[in-house]
Amino acid sequence: MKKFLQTLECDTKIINEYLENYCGSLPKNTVGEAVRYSLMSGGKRLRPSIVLETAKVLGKIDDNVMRLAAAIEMIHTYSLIHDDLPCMDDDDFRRGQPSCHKKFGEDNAVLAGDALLNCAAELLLEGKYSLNYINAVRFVFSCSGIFGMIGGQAIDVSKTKNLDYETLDFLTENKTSKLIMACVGAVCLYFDVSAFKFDCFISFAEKFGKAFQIADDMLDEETDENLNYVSLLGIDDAADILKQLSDEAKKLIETYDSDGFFKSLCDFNLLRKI
Ligand code: GRG
Repeated sequence: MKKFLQTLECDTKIINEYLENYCGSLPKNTVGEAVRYSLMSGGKRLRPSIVLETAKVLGKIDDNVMRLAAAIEMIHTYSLIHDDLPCMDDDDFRRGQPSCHKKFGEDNAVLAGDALLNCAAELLLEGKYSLNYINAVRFVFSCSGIFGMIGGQAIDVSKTKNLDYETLDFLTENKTSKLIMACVGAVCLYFDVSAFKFDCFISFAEKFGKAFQIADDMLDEETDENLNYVSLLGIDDAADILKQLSDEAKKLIETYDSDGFFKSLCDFNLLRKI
């Protein structure tokens, strides 16, 4: 775990420098400030770290890989800003600080989220083109779009009263796992790995994504009024499924996990308090 935490810290430093540098080019107006506030407010940076560590296993970190890592973090940040809005989850706080709309107003928060999605597209389109890179970029947007993260959120906002287990799984696969699939899948496509390897990484991300969501539901147990794994299954069964999914995820990736990063990522998720 110590090695994992060191790797995460090192990746966080790299990604923070990159994003900080990017933020320097933003306009000095309220929307620019809102983008910077949300992007640099102390996220765990797990998704960009997964991009970097997948690249280390399958190839190397280059400028295009950095763009993929930063763009996915921008998409993640926009989704959190929009999710916190009163018309969605209506959260006043994010990462222990006022959420974007509480600090800058709803109008600026909507625009900051929109801007971040646009920034992600621009950043990716300014990369060095190859067919593999285009496939990777396309995969990022399909995972975060209407057949991915947005599609999952669409079920979430419908607030179906009798959400069954299958629907919750479908919602989670889209809302949470797909962006994690983007992290590994885009790098697989960029380095043009075999279909078998691609499937191993994607299946890992699917299981880990669900485990990540269950851990999140367990952390939010007392504050979350939405239907989720804990409210549907009870805390003990949710914890059992979390453990089972983590074991399955580790098994799926072990052949490619030479440094133990992905195994430790699953263990980190089991123990995390944030
Ligand atoms: C608004 C299109 C749109 C989508 C919103 C991301 C999301 C979908 C909703 C946020 C709420 C939620 C429970 C999302 C599931 C994914 C998740 C657990 C996000 C939090 O990710 P962390 O813990 O966040 O990696 P940090 O703060 O570390 O960046």
